[in-house]
Formats: sequence, structure tokens, C-alpha cells
Amino acid sequence: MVEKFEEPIYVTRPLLPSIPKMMAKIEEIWASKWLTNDGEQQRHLERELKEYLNVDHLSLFANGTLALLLGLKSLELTGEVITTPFTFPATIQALEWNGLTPVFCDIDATTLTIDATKIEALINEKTTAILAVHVFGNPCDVKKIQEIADDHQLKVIYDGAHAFGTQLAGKSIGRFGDMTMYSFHATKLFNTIEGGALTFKNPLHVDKLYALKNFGLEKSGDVVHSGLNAKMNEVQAAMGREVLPLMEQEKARREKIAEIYKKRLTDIAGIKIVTHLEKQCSSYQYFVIEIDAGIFGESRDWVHEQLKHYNIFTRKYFEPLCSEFEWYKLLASSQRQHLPQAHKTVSEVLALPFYGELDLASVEKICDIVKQLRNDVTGLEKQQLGVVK
Ligand code: T4K
Repeated sequence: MVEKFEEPIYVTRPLLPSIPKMMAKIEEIWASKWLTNDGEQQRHLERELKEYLNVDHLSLFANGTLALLLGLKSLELTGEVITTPFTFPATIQALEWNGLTPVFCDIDATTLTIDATKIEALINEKTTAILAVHVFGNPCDVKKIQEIADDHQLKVIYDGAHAFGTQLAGKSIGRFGDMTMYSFHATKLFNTIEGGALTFKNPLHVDKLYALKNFGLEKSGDVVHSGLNAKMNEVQAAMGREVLPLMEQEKARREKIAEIYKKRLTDIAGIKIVTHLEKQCSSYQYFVIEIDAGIFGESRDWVHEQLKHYNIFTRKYFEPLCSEFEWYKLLASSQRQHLPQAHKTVSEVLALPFYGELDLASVEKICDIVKQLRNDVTGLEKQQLGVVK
């Protein structure tokens, strides 16, 4: 019998710079008396991230949701946007705040991103864009999506909240489509406490996004857009500048953790590994498994609850599907028969604890506990069949 953990084990923990390093940056900010509004730290971080992510244009925001909301606004979209129901509510809320109607498309069984083969059938005269999500850092089928967008003159926006550092065939994921949003929330691989960014193709968006996140004010002082306050402040930017150099070490630690999970969990009947970390390509953001209740013997929900008894707090991202929100569930595209894969996936996925600080012995122990749960189930099955008396 495996003992429970003494301290809670969460799905993630933020990557923190050392206190002296952070204090040195805070002292710089205090000395400058410049706390927000296009400050030095923010400008430095913008340059550093442009280089790290290998993109031409990047704009920082107070959080990923506002970045996406204003990115969509900058593209002046109307009508309907084809998107995925299997995402964090923020993706769809960003559409909602722009007065755009989501049209939900089913997802691919392997990458869990929008199923590009099903997009075209959803396009009509009201469609103006495709908003796809690189779920758990798995890249979307960017080639097929761009072909469809080009054929129908649609914009393409990627929610890359989980895709910091993800590359595809050696190319930064932030270079695909018209725009990509990154989230720098505390729970993300790279964090600025709260924060986010947009990377984009069109150089005209540099000034437009600058205005949109600053009340619509242009540098001339004219108010030219209906903007918002969505600026990143100097402490957030300083945090990012101290977290960025820690990235490679954090990824290396996460890779070791993933290796153990993969080795130990692959052999358990009913468990499928969703996360395939490939060097150069992955975001190292989440480690996700799927539990097939028919084979495992109990549901994902049961495993999630049982793990709590061992002080392990996994997450059922992204339950409920966005198509199930009260105000969307009557949409034609929300109907269950159109979204079979999304409904299956959302009942099976489980994000396991995954962060560099998690020691390898604890990872082994989490695997022991999952295995123990499966043994408990099979023991129970045998008893029910009368094999074990
Ligand atoms: N698009 C997608 C696809 C997204 O996943 C997200 C955000 C967005 C857009 C929007 O980006 P932002 O506007 O957030 O930049 C968390 C995050 O709050 C959210 O940013 C993230 N996605 C989502 C997937 O995860 P919760 O509700 O799971 O967070 P919470 O507070 O339960 O944290 C999870 C665990 O992390 C905790 O159990 C313990 C640990 N934790 C958390 C915080 C905040 C810490 O150890 N320290 C901390 O400071 O949403």
C-alpha cells in the first residue's frame, strides 16, 4: 500500500527567480520611479521575447485573455468564427467580448486541437476567421488551416497559451497564421505572474495594438480606437526577464519527469499518454493522459477523486466543453452529435503534476499510486467475478 503525500502535490507550481535577483530588479524599478506605461523593463522584455520566440513582431499585455481579445479586435472581424469547444473559457470569452459568434468544430483524436478536416463544412457567408488552439502545446494542423483560410479569405488566429517555445519543423509556432496569443500566467512554463503577448505578421499592427491596449490612444494623443487598459506593468516585465534565463533548466527537469511518466504509465491498461515531448518542438507545459474507463475499469473522474486521497491534485482540463455553456448549448454547432471526439476527450483527459521542482522520487510515487489504483480495480473485478474469495 502506497502512503499518501504529506504535503499537497498540485498540477503545477510557478517557476520563480531567486529573491535576490528579483529584488535587484525591483530596486531598479524603484529607482526609476517608472511603474507602468511603456517602461524600460517592458521594452527590454519585448526585445528578449522576440529573440527567444524568433518572431518579427511581439506586443506585451496584462494577461493572455486581454491579448487575445484585443488581437481579435485589431483584425476587425464580424459575424462567425470557427473554433474549438475543447479549450479554456478565455478563448471563447475573447470572441464573446468582440460580439463574435463561435461556431464549434470537433477536435482531432491525437493532437486534441481543432480537426482541420471538419472546418470547411462550417464556413458560410458570415464566417470571417478561424480561432484555433495549440492545446497542451500540441501544434494545430497549421498547413491545412492556412490553405482553408486562403481559399475562403479568412483570418487565422492561434491561441498559443500553452505553446511557449513550441516549434514546428524548426519554425516558431508564433509565426503561423495572422496572430498568436501566448499566456504568461503564473501556472505557465514561462510566467510574468499574470501576463501575455501577441505575435503577429502585419507590421501595421505594431501601432494599432499599442493603441488598443492603451485606451485606444495613439502616440499623437488622439483616441482612434475603442481600446482598453491592457498594459503589462514593470514588475510583471521584470519577473519575466528573470524567469526567461531559467527556461532551459526548467525544460530539462520537465523532460526527466516526462520520461518517468511515459515509462511507468504506458504499460497500465486503459491509460494513453497525450503528451509527446519532442525536443525542439514541445512547450513542456502540461503532462496529460487519457483514461479509457472501459479498459481501466473505472472512469477518469474516479481516478481524479481517488488521487485526492493521496494528496495529489490533478486537473480535468477542459471540463466542461465551451459548447456546453448555458448560453451556447442551443447553437447548432454545439449539438453533441457534431462533437463526438470533443465529448469523448473531455471525459478522459487528466493533467498530472508537472513542474521542474517536483522531485523524481515523487513522480515515481505518483506512478506507483496510479498503478495501485488500477490493481485495486482489477482486484475488485476479480472479486465480483468470484475469482478471488
Ligand atoms: N487560452 C487557454 C487555452 C488557456 O489555457 C488560458 C489560461 C487562456 C487562454 C487565458 O490566459 P490568461 O488570461 O490566464 O493569461 C489556470 C490559469 O489561471 C489559466 O491561466 C490557464 N489558462 C488555465 C489552464 O489554468 P486554473 O483555474 O486551473 O488555475 P488554478 O488557480 O487552479 O491553478 C492551478 C494550480 O496551480 C493550483 O492548484 C496550484 C498551482 N498554483 C496556481 C497559482 C495561481 C500555484 O502553485 N501558484 C499560483 O500562484 O486556471
